[in-house]
Amino acid sequence: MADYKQMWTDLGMDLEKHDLLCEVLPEAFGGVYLSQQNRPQGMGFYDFVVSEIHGVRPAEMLEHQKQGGKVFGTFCVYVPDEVVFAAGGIAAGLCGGSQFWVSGGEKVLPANTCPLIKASVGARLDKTCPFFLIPDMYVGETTCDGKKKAWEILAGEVPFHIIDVPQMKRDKDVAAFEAEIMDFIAMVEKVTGNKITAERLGESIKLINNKRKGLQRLYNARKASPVPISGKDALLVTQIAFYDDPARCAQMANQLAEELEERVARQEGVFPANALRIMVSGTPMAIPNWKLHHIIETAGAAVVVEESCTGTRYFENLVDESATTVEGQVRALAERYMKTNCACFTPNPGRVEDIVRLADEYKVDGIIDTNLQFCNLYSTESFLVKQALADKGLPVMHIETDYSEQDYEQLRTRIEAFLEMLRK
Ligand code: BJ8
Repeated sequence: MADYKQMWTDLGMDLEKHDLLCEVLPEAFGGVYLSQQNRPQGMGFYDFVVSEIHGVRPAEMLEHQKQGGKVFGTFCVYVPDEVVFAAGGIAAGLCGGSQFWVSGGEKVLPANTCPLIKASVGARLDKTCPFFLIPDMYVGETTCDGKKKAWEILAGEVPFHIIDVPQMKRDKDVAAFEAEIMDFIAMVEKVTGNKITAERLGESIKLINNKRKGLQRLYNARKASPVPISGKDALLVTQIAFYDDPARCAQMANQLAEELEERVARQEGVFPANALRIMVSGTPMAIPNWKLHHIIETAGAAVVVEESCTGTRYFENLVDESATTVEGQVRALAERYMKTNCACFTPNPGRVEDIVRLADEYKVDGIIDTNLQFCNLYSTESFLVKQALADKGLPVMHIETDYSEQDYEQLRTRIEAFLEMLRK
């Protein structure tokens, strides 16, 4: 890795603590990723990004700021990146996925808070992640109670804008979200000093749609049997998509998808054609959370699709590109974003419908519905997911876990038993 020490010092990072993370990450990545056989060559780019994870992209963001640009840190797929890029800004997903940051979050949050929130708060307060220190502004949302209160703590650290995500999906809720996007535009214009015109917003909608299309194409290849890419590798691509430059993300995803399509044509896979095909549904897995995928895939089954925000919820729906006025474009944005089926909505039948549809499209043998510990929304919804899938005759197991390794062996035993049941 290049030497980023000066950059990290200038950011005010706790270098001593950060060194501890730098020591463990390569080993963890090597064990989970580099041990896989026959990985697509296109994964080389993503391996490089991980090897320089706290260096190469943060350096680009800092360069952008040097040129007068602004950086916005986000925590949810409900934040419309299009607005930020239309104003010449950079949006970067910040959700923390490592146990390393959890203790920092627990200094100010109740221990019984979801690890994603604890890690996100800890990464900022402990000053051990450059991505959390670079943004000029954080953009939060009102999807769950834990996040709502955490924003108030983080607002003591960094300027904060909160988008009010509706809890229902009636027409008046879509209209309310449209108004939120309008407010967001006004705020982003103020922070960046740049006007968001219909032309710029139109270009930005295309930019983000192209990224979504690249990821869609990649996921499409996963429908093949034998599956041409592991679930772990596909998950890594999506995780990196949250903070990479969107045009580069589209380019690299398309390049990888092309390689996968060639593999599909040759019937070349990373698992035997008769390997079990698993869908993982539920809460997002922020980088470097690879725990569940690793357990499933080292038990011989392939994860072929993720119904999650680090999966299909991130890119499935496109924004209609036909509007020519900012008002029309904002309407199109609101309609697209409100199609995302997060468990924060009530009722939320669309998510169960998505799982059933994806199970068919990706020809899955079973579903592992998972939620991060203390995520009340997804753990409660798991009852409805189980009920609906039982009606369809689709085998499902529910797992609640966190970022620690404590339950690793217990999870392995439970997952192996589930896979064994599917094989019978
Ligand atoms: S649209 S899934 S990214 S909110 S896991 S922090 S909900 S307690 S992450 Fe999410 Fe947006 Fe929904 Fe997607 Fe709270 Fe649950 Fe933790 Fe969560």
